[in-house]
Amino acid sequence: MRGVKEGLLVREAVRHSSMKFHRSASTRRSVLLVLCVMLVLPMALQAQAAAPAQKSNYSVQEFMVPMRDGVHLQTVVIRRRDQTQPLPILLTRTPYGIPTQEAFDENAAKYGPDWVPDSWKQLAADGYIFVLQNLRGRFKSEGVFQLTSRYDPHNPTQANETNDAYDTIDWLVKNVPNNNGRVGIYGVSYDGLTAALTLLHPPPALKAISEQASPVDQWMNDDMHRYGALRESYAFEYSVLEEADKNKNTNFDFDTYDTYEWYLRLGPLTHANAEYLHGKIPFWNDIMEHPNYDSFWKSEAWVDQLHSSTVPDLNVAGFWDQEDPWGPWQIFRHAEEHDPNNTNFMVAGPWFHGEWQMPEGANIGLLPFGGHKTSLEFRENIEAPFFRYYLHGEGSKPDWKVTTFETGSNTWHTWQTWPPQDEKPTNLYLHADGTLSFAPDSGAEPQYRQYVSDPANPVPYRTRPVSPTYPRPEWRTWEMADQRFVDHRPDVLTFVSEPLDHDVRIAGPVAADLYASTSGTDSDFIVKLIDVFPQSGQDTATAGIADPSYAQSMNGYELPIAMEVRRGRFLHSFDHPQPLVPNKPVDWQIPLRDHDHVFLKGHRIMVQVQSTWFPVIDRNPQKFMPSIYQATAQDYVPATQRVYCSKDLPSHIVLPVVQ
Ligand code: PG9
Repeated sequence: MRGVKEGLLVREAVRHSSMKFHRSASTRRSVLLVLCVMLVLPMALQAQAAAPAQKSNYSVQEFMVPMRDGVHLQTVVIRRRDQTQPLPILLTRTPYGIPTQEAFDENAAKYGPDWVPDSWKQLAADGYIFVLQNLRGRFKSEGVFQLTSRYDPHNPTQANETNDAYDTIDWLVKNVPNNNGRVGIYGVSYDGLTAALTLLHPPPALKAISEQASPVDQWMNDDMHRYGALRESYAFEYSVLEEADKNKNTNFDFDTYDTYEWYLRLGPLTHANAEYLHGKIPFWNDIMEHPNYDSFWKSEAWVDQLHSSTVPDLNVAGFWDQEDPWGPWQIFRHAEEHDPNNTNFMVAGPWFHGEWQMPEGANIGLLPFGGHKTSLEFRENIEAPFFRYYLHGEGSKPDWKVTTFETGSNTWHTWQTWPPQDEKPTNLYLHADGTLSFAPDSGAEPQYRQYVSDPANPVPYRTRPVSPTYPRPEWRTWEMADQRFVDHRPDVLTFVSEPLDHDVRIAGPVAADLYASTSGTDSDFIVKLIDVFPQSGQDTATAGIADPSYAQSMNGYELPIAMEVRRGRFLHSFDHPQPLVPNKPVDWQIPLRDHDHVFLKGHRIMVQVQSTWFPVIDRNPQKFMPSIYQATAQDYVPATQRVYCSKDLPSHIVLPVVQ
């Protein structure tokens, strides 16, 4: 686990409380809520019985801040006791819990009276009044928590995060002594979402936002779905995490060590409520009741209401973010529609979810970043100067629109436009002999490779045993995990290039255009773009690898650069799913998001294609049904999948190649 000393303040840490939520052995039907002790108490939240030896130089004061509908939200104001000058306020609004004075004192006793979380150090040096607030309905905050991003501009009394942030900021500038009247809001993921939602109706005192890994449309992408394909394990476990108990973050207690096995045994999705949740988790019920992109999900797609840069915003995304890699790019693009004063900025780096708030960010998994401490560099050179300029009025405005850390070359780049002006979409073709090259096929004969996709034996998305999503760390790096663990499976097609004779640099949006068919009437295709490292390229002794033992190196590593799924029923319409015609090849356009990476000379490029990705994506029955969520065990059937590679059906990846 990541303690506060080394990571995000509270967000990550508080997820580690655990509550059992399992089937009673006797009846096998009712849910047994067994309150259990915190498995690993996060340092920041531990209330110590004994008084700490040294007090923190920070005071933590708690307030119940009133909202327009009379609901009060639990809020802490954290400031240096010796503050003399008026300071700006930096607000974070979270569903995960907020710290206490005891936590600061305890850390002061261990690390000195000036202790703040690593992620605050650069900001604290400039001086801020830090404010953290529990969202309505979470912990001591009153009201009802709703896992929603809805905002109705025509209903000013609606309870939503935009209005709650408005009321909070208004109250803070009027009631917190010695503030300078300027407020910033920031945070990662849910905390980033609550920051981003202020863009829709910002209060006058709000002068800067940094939304970091905010989702924008939970049906289209990010945490809960990918273009309508359900992120089964995430949606299930996250809904329980936040909705099983107001006063806790609840980790579902699996009775099987390998959750791959647990979800397979669970079978059809109706069993989740029938056997475990019993309709008590509202967000899970919403998901089950709305399989298509209907008005429910469209009203959750808050970013569609954003058409200009309303407040200076530093958007932050991780290229290997396993939860919300897509939303920040959408916010950036929407705000770009009208940004006459250039106040809309984008930063993307080689990070898992929230890694940019970790102490150093010198690597992700086994992949080192050439001596860069990318997270520290982000906070020192980008985040702190951004808030310094907009909240303290010091320093200078960023002179770029987009900053990225490019992997492969391990360099920071700034851009005035995104996609970069000199980016040229370039096709990389899949060939029927399993090769991959920039030359298209010339033969007119339809050629294909095929495999049988069997929902009874789905391809795991990461190596088994698959640990629960939280609180273990394995989940964080699965998006960059070595894909050798599946490339021998008969239901995974591998296409690979010759070793490159020059560097291939990509910066911009990547996409796949797959011409493929299924013998069924519904199906999924998953495409992975992979950088294959040379077998002996890395000297483990000098690569800065902590444990240079066998297999702890990048030698021969199959590094995913981009991976995504598309679900056949939604190829023509997200609102009205349609069956596929068996064995008819159609064009599967699969967006693979924005990237900045160099495939180095000597490396090879690989593409893998498969039709299951379990349990992160639910299994497609491969037989069209009005709702997959109503499928029974008998509905899941094997299907023969074909990927075409010929002149008329030229499956390819579109790479944004830059010179
Ligand atoms: N990815 C998480 C989340 C954000 C917003 C909505 C639902 C889930 C998170 O890490 O907070």
